[in-house]
Amino acid sequence: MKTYLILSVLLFAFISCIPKEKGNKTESYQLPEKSPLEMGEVHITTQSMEFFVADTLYSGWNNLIYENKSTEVHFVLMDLYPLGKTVAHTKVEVLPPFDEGMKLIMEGDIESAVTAFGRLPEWFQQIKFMGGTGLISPKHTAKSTVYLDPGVYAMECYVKMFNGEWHTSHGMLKQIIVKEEKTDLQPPAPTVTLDISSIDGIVLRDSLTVGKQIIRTNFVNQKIWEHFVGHDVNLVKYENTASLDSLIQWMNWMDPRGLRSPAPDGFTFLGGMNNLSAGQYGFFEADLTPGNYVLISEVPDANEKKLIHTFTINP
Ligand SMILES: [Cu+2]
Repeated sequence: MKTYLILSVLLFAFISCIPKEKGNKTESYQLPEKSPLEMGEVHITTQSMEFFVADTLYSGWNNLIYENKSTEVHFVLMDLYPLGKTVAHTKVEVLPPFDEGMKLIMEGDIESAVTAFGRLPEWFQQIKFMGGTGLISPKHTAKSTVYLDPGVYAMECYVKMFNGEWHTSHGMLKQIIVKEEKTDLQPPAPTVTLDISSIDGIVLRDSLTVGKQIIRTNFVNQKIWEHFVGHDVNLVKYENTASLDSLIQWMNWMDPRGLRSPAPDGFTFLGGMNNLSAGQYGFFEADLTPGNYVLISEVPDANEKKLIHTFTINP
């Protein structure tokens, strides 16, 4: 009887092992590991004047993690093209009027520059800006979370080089396909919310404190300003000696020295949220240390548009 009992226990243990082992095997076939892109993790790097990034992304929420290893300030802007248009069309129809217009601005011939910009194709106004990072200083990393609809995009940076020529014309214009299939990423829980609009400017709804912050940016409305694009928001840390006027002037690409390397002294660009359409929102991260900060849009005369907000982080 004792032997029978022991045998029964052993047999039961043996049988109960079988389905368990089988179950584990089945599980490993059913749940293949997801790639970082499927999880919405998009790594972007710039060494000098280019974007190293996957050329196909998933739609839905995506974390853009942009590492600037170069010696100049850059940003990432995601342009969703109207149906049938690609980066090839931009190179032929959009870059030449911008190149010519900028050259004329630097020569002081504003009237001819306006004529050159007038040659921009009608479809240029149909590009939908889907966000991206704000300006980011050399040797820094920006992280922004954006929602991407499927379609053909250009990833671009239109900061200007030392000679005043656009980064877009020197490699920072890359076609990206965003497919129908969505990422698994859910939007993050923000620690702070800010609203941005053409009427009230940049309005911080909560106060910022030292440490890691996730800032939700609500685009209450959007407007094409005199520089042909809408407003965005950039987080910038500045030294006591820095002149905010020089920053405001630099944030206007229509100024011959605006948005052109070198960036003004005493400012460190820490990312932000690039252009989004009215009603859209995104997120960006910042690790705040004590000091002076400014949130500012890359628009002409940001101060006159209330698109500037200064604050201090105390120890
Ligand atoms: Cu750039």
